[in-house]
Amino acid sequence: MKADKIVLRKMQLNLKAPFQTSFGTMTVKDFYVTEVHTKDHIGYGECVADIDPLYSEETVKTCMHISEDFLIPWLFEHGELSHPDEIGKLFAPIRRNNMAKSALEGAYWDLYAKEQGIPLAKAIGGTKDKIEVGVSIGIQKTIDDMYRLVDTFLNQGYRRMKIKIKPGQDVEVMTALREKFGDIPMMADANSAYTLDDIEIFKELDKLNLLMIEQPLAHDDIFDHAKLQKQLKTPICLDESIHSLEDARKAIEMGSTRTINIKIGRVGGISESKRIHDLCQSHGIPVWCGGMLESGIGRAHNIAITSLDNFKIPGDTSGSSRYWQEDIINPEVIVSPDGTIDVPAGAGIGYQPMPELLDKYTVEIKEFKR
Ligand code: OSB
Ligand code: MG
Repeated sequence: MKADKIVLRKMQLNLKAPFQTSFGTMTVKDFYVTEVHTKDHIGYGECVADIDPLYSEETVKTCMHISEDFLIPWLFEHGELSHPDEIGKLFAPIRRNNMAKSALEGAYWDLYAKEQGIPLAKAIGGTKDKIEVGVSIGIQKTIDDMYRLVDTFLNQGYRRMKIKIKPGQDVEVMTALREKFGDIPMMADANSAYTLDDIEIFKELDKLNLLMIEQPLAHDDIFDHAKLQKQLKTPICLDESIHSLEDARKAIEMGSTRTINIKIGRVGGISESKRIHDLCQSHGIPVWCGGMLESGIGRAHNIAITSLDNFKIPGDTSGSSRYWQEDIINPEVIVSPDGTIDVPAGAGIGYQPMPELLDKYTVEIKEFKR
């Protein structure tokens, strides 16, 4: 693989409905698409950083800066790459900035699979031809709004409901949903909104037979999560706290987590995601794929990684229509009535980014030539 041009395409898509978490509300999705061009192919990636540093310290702007001033010049200086695993090694001297790194690495993975003429899922080592998916539901104004949404998504076939919680909107909401919908696969995501002082809240949640509680404590903690896990029968899942294979190893060794939400961007790319997947598998720990409200391009990468064996729990990769009036790929991501998505059989990400839709939603474009 030798790219002669890399494009960063800053884009904006309006969400169908605002998405509220314990750290903020999003109505517009700002992101950029990465394009790695050779004579014969274009590899596509997506940067999952948000416009503000609330979920992560990275933002759209920091990612573009790191890419323009460091990552892209390094890629051009390096010359020919024979496998995308080499990109992580090339970028390793740059600390963190995982979402910036991942956006480029992902485009090279797509390019690599296209050059081999195989689906990205196969290139990664995936074995499934369809994946099971769930949906992540933001904090709502009223419990009736929450009932309506859960009902809608259950009817659409989604196999697991993830409910965002925050202090003041936690035990009551989860208990009401349990009573209303019975024994459906359901979990809560706190996005780091609590501390160990909130143990009474977790003891109440622990009675609800939840699949897991995601990232209850600080975004940079693995120590207190281990203490909390010892007091709960509900598995804890780490999201924000895991940025690397090393983080995963330490969290597993300490007993801080019984499953991991793998987000490709948060851990710096597909190669590192696969290593975390393999480590968890060797410990008998199932994983699942998280989401960052991606456009179809990032979504396609998530589908590919979820085709690995040990992605055993339905993830957050919902269909395009759950987020967007119109996605930028063809076909859009479709969830079957049985709550699965077919892993595409075409080369690379297997969905075609549509040039006219890319242009329609692009707000700025930057081109870099070797
Ligand atoms: O914590 O998993 C999270 C969205 C943005 C930032 C953080 C999170 C999320 C989601 C949405 O839960 C998952 C999705 O539908 O893409
Ligand atoms: Mg989360």
